[in-house]
Amino acid sequence: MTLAAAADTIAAVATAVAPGEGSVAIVRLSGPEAEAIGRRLFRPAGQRQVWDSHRVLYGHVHDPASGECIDEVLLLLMRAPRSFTRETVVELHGHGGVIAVQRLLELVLAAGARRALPGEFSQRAFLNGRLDLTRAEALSDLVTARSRRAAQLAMAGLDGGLQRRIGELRGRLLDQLAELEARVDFEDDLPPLDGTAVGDELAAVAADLRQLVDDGDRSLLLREGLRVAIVGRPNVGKSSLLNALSRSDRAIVTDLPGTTRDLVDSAVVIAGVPVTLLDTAGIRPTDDPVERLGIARSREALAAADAVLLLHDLSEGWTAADEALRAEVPAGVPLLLVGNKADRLATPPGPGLAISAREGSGLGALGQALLACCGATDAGNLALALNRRQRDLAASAAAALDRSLAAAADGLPWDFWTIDLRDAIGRLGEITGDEVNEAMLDRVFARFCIGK
Ligand SMILES: Nc1nc2c(ncn2[C@@H]2O[C@H](COP(=O)(O)OP(=O)(O)OP(=O)(O)O)[C@@H](O)[C@H]2O)c(=O)[nH]1
Ligand SMILES: [Mg+2]
Repeated sequence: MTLAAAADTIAAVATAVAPGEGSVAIVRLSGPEAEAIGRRLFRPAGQRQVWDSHRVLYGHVHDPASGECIDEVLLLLMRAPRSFTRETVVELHGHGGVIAVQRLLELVLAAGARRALPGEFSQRAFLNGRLDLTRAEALSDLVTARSRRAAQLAMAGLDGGLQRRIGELRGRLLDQLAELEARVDFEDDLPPLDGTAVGDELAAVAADLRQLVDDGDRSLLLREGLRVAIVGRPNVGKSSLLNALSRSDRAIVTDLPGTTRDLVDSAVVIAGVPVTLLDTAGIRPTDDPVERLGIARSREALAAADAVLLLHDLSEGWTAADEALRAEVPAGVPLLLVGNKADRLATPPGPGLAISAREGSGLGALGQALLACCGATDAGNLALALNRRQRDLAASAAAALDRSLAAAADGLPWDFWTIDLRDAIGRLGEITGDEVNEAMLDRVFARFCIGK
């Protein structure tokens, strides 16, 4: 099936619209009307400027209704097909600031453009053959990368490595499918097929896919990060630890047990892995209704986190209450036991690592231990990384190959092998974009940010 990009003109703010101020903001238009809309709104300063493609014009944007001057801008015209979307693209580089750029966008919309959906520019680039699917996704991953390593991995995807790797595996499966289908149709005219060789090849591709899936799992940590709940009895130093790891005064610290009442989060990067730390209210029996609500949230955080850091106080040792908290951590959730206040160590030390949040000692080892208990330490060595969608597709392709091999082991005829083999090829085609449909593309690009 060939899919085509819609033929209308879309517009969005292409620069970050975080609260605050930027010095430049860009409104981007793409589509057949882009240049006409630009001409309607933009007046070049001076007579000598011409509307050439890939030239920057300097001038002002006016509201055609009121004549009011809205912004001083640079206009960049890129006529089709030499643009990101292969459509005519106009960029208006205005002065930053959320209000100014929103006015610019509103004028562009009033002049005939439609507000772009998330990822719609990239979707058009893909549909017009400018980008393959893995590269388009890598672009989105680059934009949303939360750590330097995640950005590096996204750049590797942009380089086309993933497209080639998956394309190569898919090609090998297509070769086998061709062999099998030929036998289904012309068994008598062809030399007999070596079923073992076909099986070996399918198994080899399945093994490669599993490796990619494993790497993908580790890279998901780099992309999406870990949510780590710091839990423990009151006053053991949870908030002090959050502050020490985030080098901030984000959480209130006092010597009164029961200081923290609500969840406090802080984003940090540990050895290249983005980590969201959650400081929680100290868990203890209490009649205070506010504290009880806080403790209920601590328990929710404990149950939902990717990993739990259970902190205890080395000046008091490992107590029965600490043991009771350990029992609350759901099975299968990585758990790291850490003793704080090593500067006031009482004998004997409790289980786990010893740190001092106050003095900042042991924090490097803590970071490493945290990543290790989540299986994230060697994520730094990955060269290629599947995102969640690609990972799931690769996993189901590998499972389909297993089914195909099972059909072979059962001695079923060739056409039974091909059903699952075709399924595996289809899944890999969804990764590379060779086999796509509109609904699936809409889902993929909807994850992108607006303006991308
Ligand atoms: N000696 C010593 N004191 C510490 C250390 N870390 C924290 N403290 C002190 O322990 C007390 C409690 O610290 P918090 O960080 O508020 O403890 P918390 O676990 O968040 O307590 P709640 O919010 O009440 O659950 C404060 O007086 C801190 O200064 C440490 O490493 N050494
Ligand atoms: Mg606290």
